[in-house]
Amino acid sequence: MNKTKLLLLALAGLFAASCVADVAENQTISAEAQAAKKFVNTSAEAAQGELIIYVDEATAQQLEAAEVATRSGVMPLDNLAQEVGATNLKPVFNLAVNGDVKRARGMHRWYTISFPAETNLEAVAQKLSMIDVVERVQFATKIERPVAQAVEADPALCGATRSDDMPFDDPMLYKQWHYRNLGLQEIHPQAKAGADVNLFPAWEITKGRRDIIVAVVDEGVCYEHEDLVDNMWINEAEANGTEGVDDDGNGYVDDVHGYNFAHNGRITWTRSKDSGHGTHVAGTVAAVNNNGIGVSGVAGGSGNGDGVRIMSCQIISGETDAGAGGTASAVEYAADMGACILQNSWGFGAGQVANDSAFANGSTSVELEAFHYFMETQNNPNLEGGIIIFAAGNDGKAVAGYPGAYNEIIAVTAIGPDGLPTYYTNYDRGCNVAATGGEYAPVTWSEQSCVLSTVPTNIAKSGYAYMQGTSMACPHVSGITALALSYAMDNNIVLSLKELKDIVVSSVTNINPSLSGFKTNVSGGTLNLASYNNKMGTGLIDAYRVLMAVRGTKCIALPIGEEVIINVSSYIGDGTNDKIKMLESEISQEVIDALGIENIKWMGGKLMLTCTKPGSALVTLKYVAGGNNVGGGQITGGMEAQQEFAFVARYGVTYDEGTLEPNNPGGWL
Ligand SMILES: [Ca+2]
Ligand SMILES: [Ca+2]
Ligand SMILES: [Ca+2]
Repeated sequence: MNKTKLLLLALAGLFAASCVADVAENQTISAEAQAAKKFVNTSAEAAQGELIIYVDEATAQQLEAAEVATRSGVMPLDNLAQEVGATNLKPVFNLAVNGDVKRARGMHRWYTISFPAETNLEAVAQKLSMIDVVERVQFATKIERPVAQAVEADPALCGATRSDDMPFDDPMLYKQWHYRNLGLQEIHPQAKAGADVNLFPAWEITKGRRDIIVAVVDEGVCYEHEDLVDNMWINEAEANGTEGVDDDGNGYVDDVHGYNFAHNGRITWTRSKDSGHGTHVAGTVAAVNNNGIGVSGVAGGSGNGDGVRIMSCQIISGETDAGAGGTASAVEYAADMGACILQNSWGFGAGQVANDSAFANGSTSVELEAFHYFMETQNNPNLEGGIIIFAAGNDGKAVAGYPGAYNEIIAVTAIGPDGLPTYYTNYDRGCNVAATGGEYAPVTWSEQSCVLSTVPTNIAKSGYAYMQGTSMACPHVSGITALALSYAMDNNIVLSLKELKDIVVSSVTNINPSLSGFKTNVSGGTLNLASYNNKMGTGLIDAYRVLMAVRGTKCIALPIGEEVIINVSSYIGDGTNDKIKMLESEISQEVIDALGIENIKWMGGKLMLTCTKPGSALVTLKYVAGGNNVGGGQITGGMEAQQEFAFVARYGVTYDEGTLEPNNPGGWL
């Protein structure tokens, strides 16, 4: 930029001197401007010694044919490679798998050029941008390392007698308040019943399926963990193959449970600085349920080998990360090897990328190329594409970090057991939906209010630990998305990617809050709650509602212990329809028992009842559509009709007959 300005000044001085010089200067400016347009991003937070380039078609073919890419025969590239001492010029994407599709998309045109770290990065980038056949230049922005401090769960919990009404026999499930929050003070002094992802009623409907693969893009997943091993994805050809040999010919040697894109290929969790983060995230998605061991996972199955499977796409290993190219390869690998859900608890710092156009800058970045490839690859017969879910980030800022903030990707914010925004969560712009991420309790600093999941035993001896973060909220959404897809498969429902995204971000507990006042921040400050009003995404994800949305059944939220009048006509058409009259429908004893329903009364288009305990149930309500009430309960000219509804009775729901929405002055539930 400065250089361009200087050139313009020089031009002004020389203007009268020579028309020839004028033309030459203009050409220089034009070339510089052209070159500047090639930059996908800026050098902020860029890794040294590495740049990503996108070359033209002819050059891509020449590079592919060359025996040594840094001596490809493309002279300007070869010369530059020699000048900067390039050690490597290699394609980012793996053309050994699905090569034709990738070539048609232009994915073969991305290359990573590596050179000594002490070489001036900006200068190399400038020179690359001046080469005609180079169409884009991307700095390899460093990803923000997850800050994850594991606090070991009390080992006594491992042998604990399970609590009364648990759906599975995993001994620690009753401490996983993030699945079902009873508002216990031992968890958090301000714990709020119902501030959870409402998983228990969802588990009555579906618990996962073996044929759904969730790729965990993160630190390595400890695939030997006692509570994960049965739900790990296995590349059979490699598992039954020869060590050191790429048995399935996919370009990766010994990728039995995934691949380490950051360091030497083999998945690991024991290098210095490894934190257990990837294993914790994986456990929330799919720790094995009902195996009498440890914790439960959101889509971990029923204990009969029916949990979703975890693929480990490792992009952080000890102090090393995979860089932009390696991360793109990890996402590509997930698509190529069968994953349909991409779980990402990583990203760039909030505000580091300003907005969507800065992220894409009018031309695709290498990560975005990989994301699009993932989204457009169909690996599951019931989902037309692949869905990508990201943590919103832990900077406490009013913007999600990229890539999560990007409009095609779901970004997850985090609430605590008090049902309030956590002190660390990003919020507002780019944030789509909230989930339970946990938070140390103020004053006591109790870890029990964080998320409990699996970690490698080198991180915590017992293999189970608490962590907090949007990183921990995110896998709840990935797991629930897996449940949604399980249910769709069970019912032969095929969803488009857009339909599934719509379901995930709109099946929430209505938390449009009017929050006010302050919350004590665990790190000693205060959180001004008003800043978070309507800014945590659409609301707190509700697993049961997600499944009902897949089914196409409307949910009616009900409070507990309070007589309510349900205006059924408001659920038909645009909600202003008063041309129905309720008929006395049969509400089964099973439903009545499940919700403890009392005092059922039928009144015109309305139904009055009281629920006395939390639960959910399907109810078919009958009514007369149209026609006239001629008195004495007689209708003429109407048609008998019926519709299925889901009653969802929860603690914390209060009911506003006017809007028929859960209405809680405290917000959040
Ligand atoms: Ca292989
Ligand atoms: Ca092998
Ligand atoms: Ca378990």
